[in-house]
This record gives sequence, C-alpha cells and structure tokens, in this order.
Amino acid sequence: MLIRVPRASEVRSREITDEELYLRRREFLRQSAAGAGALAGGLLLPGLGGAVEGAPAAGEAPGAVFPLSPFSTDEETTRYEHATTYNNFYEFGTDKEDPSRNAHRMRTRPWAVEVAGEVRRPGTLDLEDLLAPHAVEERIYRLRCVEAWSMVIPWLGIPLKDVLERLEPTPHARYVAFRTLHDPKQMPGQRRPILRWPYREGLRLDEAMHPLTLLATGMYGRDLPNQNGAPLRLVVPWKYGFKSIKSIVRIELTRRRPDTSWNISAPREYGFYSNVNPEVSHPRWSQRRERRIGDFFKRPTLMFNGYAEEVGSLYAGMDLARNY
Ligand SMILES: Nc1nc2c(c(=O)[nH]1)N[C@H]1C(S)=C(S)[C@@H](COP(=O)(O)O)O[C@H]1N2
Ligand SMILES: [Mo]
Repeated sequence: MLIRVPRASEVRSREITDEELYLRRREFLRQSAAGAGALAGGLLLPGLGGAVEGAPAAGEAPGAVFPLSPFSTDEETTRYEHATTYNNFYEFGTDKEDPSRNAHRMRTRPWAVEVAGEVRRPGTLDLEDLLAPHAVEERIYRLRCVEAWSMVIPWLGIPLKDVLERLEPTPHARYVAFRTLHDPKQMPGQRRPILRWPYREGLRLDEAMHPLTLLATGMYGRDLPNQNGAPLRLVVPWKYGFKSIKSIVRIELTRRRPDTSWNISAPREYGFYSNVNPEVSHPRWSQRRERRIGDFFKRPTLMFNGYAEEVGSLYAGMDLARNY
C-alpha cells in the first residue's frame, strides 16, 4: 500500500549497527526511568516528584526487551514517573493525578474484547487469544495532547493492521469504532456525565490499517500501568492524544463514520479527524506550540506531530481546516 521514503533520521540510524542502535536505545530508556538523579536537566512539575510504585528504580534495567521498530523516534523518552502520573483518563477523574491515584481499582485480567460488525470473524475473544499470534515490538513515539503538552513514550505493542487483517474485514468496512470498558463500580468517573460513556473513538479504515497505528499492551519494557490504559489501548501518534483510546473492550468495523465521545460533547472543538495541526487552532487556544513534559521552554508543534511523511498521503486533497 504505502511506499515509504526513509527520513534522514532513519538513514542515519541504518548506518550504525543494530547492536549500537540497541545499546543506545537501552540508554535512553535508562535515562528516562532513572530516579531523582535524572532530574538535573528538567523542570519537575508540581506534584510529580517522589517514587512511583512499580516504576523501574534508578540503575535497574527496564523489563523485557522487544525488537525496536524503525518507526521509532530517537528523541529522549519522557521520565516514567511523568508518563504514569500526568494522565488523561476521565473514567478515573479529570485532574492529571487522578488516574494514577484511582485506576488501581480496575481489574485487567481476565479481559475480553468483543469484535463486531463488518468482519468475517466476529465474536468475543480473550485478550491473550486476540494478541497471541502477533509479534510484540517496541516503538518510541511522540504523543501530543490537544491541551498542548507532549511526551515521548516507548510503547510495546502490535500494529493494529496485523490484528484487523486476521479478523478479516468485509469489503463493506470503512471505519473502525472502539469502546472502553463501561463499569462505574471500577471507574468512578463514569458516575458523572462528563463524556458520553463508554468512551468511544473511531478511525477511518485506512488510518487504522496504517503501519504507524499501534495496539499497545505495554510501555517502558513492561505491562501498561492501569492509568495508561491497561491492558490494551490504541496509539495513533499523528493525532491528538484523545484518539488514543484506553482499556479497549470492543472493536467494531462499520460502514458509517462512528460517533466519538469528544465529538459528541463538543463538536466545534474536537472533530473526527483530530490530526495534530499547528495551522488549525482549537477554538479556545492556538495549537502552534507545545510543552514537552519535563521541558521548561515550549517547542513548535509539527504538522501531523512530525509524522507528515508517513501519513500525509492519507489526507491528500482534503481541506484540513474543515476536516479538523
Ligand atoms: N478511555 C479513555 N481513553 C483516553 C482518555 C480518556 O479520558 N478515556 N483520554 C485521552 C487523552 S485526552 C489523552 S491525551 C491520552 C493520554 O494518554 P496517557 O495518559 O497515556 O499519556 O489518552 C486518551 N485516551
Ligand atoms: Mo489529550
């Protein structure tokens, strides 16, 4: 389908050996996972200090090692403590620290995923059966929130494409709709009508089948923490963070464009596409710049979050100010 022209950064990477690339990557992860000693260069956000339960300790090698995808960025990864205590997961509260405080209540095993709609193999699968035949890889991606902050996270996961192909979409499938678990007992935020629950998101089928689109099961070499969307979340690195739906229990292939929770709650602010775009402001703020969590100064936001060469062709001929 897509013919990729390698980016300068990737060509550079290929000139060094796999072994060197591997060692360098481990070093990035070690830096980001290290404790207070690693703080010197970065600004500590209020409320983000201190040890985090389950975080890799200083000097400790991260968990399991998986092949590093060439789609990865070589930017320094966000500190684990920041990535796991500064979260959006409204099912557990709307403050950034709420998910890390409350999400431990969610039971993530056993976990069933319903596959429905325009597929030849519908049904309910245990998470392990959904994922087992596929190879897990590591991908270091930028993720930019619509609120103008960003992180760099080493995800573990499987290309969504691989999973969808095995489920065999019918020729009628044009979109993919996702839903998060709906259980107000485990997710106290769902007792209030902040969003349309369960949280729902959607992609056009070609976006879902794009090789960058990842179904993540882990990060920083270990399982996903609950606050980051355990046991299964989407990661769509060229779109605003809210498209990357957490704790998925349902995947439906549809003929029509599905409703999404943010689009239902504020259609003028959050469109279906929600591609990162510095040229198109959110109605209440500019999207030109962003603050990388851990940095002091803001940096310019890049078209498609820096993935324009990979995904730009998906939107050829579309007016991205109208289709925001
Ligand atoms: N189910 C669900 N998924 C969600 C959200 C949410 O509130 N509920 N928030 C989204 C938003 S706005 C962002 S920016 C990312 C944040 O992912 P992170 O906490 O792992 O950085 O998750 C997205 N996925
Ligand atoms: Mo977000």
